Amino acid sequence: QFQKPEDAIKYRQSVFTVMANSFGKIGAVVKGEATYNKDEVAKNAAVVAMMSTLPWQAFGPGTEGGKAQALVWSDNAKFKAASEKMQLAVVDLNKAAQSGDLESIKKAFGAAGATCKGCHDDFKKK
Ligand code: ASC
Repeated sequence: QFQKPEDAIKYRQSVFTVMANSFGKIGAVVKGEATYNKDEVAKNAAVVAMMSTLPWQAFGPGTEGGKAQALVWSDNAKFKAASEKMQLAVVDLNKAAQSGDLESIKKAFGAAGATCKGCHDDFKKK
């Protein structure tokens, strides 16, 4: 799928960039910095949920580098578990966003953000 490790690194970083952009737009609403628009939040949450499935294929053997810690490969089971936790959390966020209940969105957003941070703490270089 990727010719060079750099291609895999660029791919996964691009996915995370798009994900963070949409997640950040929801964050602005959750923090009260932007007005709540149901369709906007629903669209961004759907983007986050869809994008969350993509980066993992670009962490294969021999693709060490970027901001990924060596632990991604040396304890891949733990990394996979953390990635699955995040994917479940953003599915919840997407459900809340499609329902249009801002209080549920706030709760699900906080839980999803914690899974982003949890994985960064262990697997991402500062
Ligand atoms: C974001 C973003 C992350 C998470 C994380 C949550 O908006 O880009 O990586 O939220 O900061 O703690």
